[in-house]
Amino acid sequence: MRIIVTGGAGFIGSAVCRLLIRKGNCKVLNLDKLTYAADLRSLNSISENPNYSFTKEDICNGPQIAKLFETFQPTAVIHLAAESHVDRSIDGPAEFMKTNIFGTFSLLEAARAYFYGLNAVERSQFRFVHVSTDEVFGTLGSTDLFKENTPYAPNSPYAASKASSDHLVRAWHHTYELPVIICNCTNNYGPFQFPEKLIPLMIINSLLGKKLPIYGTGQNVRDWLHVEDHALALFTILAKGVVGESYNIGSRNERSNLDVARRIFGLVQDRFPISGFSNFEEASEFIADRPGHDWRYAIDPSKLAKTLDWQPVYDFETGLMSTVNWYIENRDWWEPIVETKYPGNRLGTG
Ligand code: NAD
Ligand code: TDX
Repeated sequence: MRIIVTGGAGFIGSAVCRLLIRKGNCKVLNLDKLTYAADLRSLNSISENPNYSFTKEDICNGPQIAKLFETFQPTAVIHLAAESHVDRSIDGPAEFMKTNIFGTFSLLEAARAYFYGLNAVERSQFRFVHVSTDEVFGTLGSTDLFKENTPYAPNSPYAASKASSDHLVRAWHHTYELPVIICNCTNNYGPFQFPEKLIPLMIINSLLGKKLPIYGTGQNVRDWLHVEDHALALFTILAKGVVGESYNIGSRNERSNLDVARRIFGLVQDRFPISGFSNFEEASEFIADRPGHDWRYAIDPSKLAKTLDWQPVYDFETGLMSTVNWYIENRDWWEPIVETKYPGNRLGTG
């Protein structure tokens, strides 16, 4: 296999690159613009591997992307490049529209031109795997689950831009017969996640003795999946998924934000006394809610489990513990980010 991974220097993309190289028998071209969210250090373990290569490129740059397809001759694309943070999309949606919508369009066009140049056998093997989110389905009440046929109802600018990209991918299959598969995954956590997201933020703030900012009441629910389980699901879908279909990815791990933050504080406290705070109630602070904050996400992953035989490896407690330990043991990864790239006041006021 020869696979172009877009956004391979990001949190999930780097896990996908590491997995593909570990599996062997596969050449990977990581195509990434290197935005604030990228970190090539996440790829240190594979950067010297002869099967791995990196190119700094913007998916919006159609002519350059087309050239890369011609020179690399991929058998598949796994498309992860995106602006990914909901709060940033609320503060400034333009970049989300550009990368997530126009960038996906530009990538699809390059893939289509390249695909039309392949012979019949090569065409039958080619895949375009589009990595998307459960946020395209909107929000749930206290019951029910997102299924593959749940109607789209995106609420944030980020979710709307991802929903748009899903529709483009679907249309390029319907109209041009590009062999696409769409994946909609729940919230990911694990090593190398940028500290703006809930779980790394709560771990890092606990380690630094800073307040833990909880939006609104903290009762909003997210459905958590370890990033390595997501990478494995994408690999499974690439290998066995049915062209033109979509797959929901998740592991039935619903938690309220307050419960997640409290558990993280407890796990850090088990290892070190946390300076300034003797308990979670002192450490946490309820702050203004996110505008339009979705109440609950929860994925029904049964199609993926039943038809492609995928099962997650991590249960949430084990995954969370190993993630907390990873941030404790890899301060040299996140400290420079917190000091330079993300000193933002969302890291808390403590
Ligand atoms: P991330 O923000 O950590 O990484 C995104 C990567 O894309 C970065 O390396 C960045 O440099 C790159 N990128 C951004 N714009 C680009 C452009 N114009 N051209 C080329 N590269 C560009 O994101 P993530 O959390 O790893 O998410 C990856 C994908 O998975 C996204 O498509 C996201 O929507 C989706 N997703 C994320 C989650 C989650 O919980 N993080 C859940 C479901 C789906
Ligand atoms: O400081 C915080 N306090 C807080 O209460 C932060 C950063 C978040 N939250 C809440 C908001 C959400 O309900 O925690 C929840 C998770 O927030 P994020 O980590 O920002 O994730 P979310 O908005 O759910 O989106 C994530 O999952 C779906 C990813 O960022 C998306 O890329 C993915 O598509």
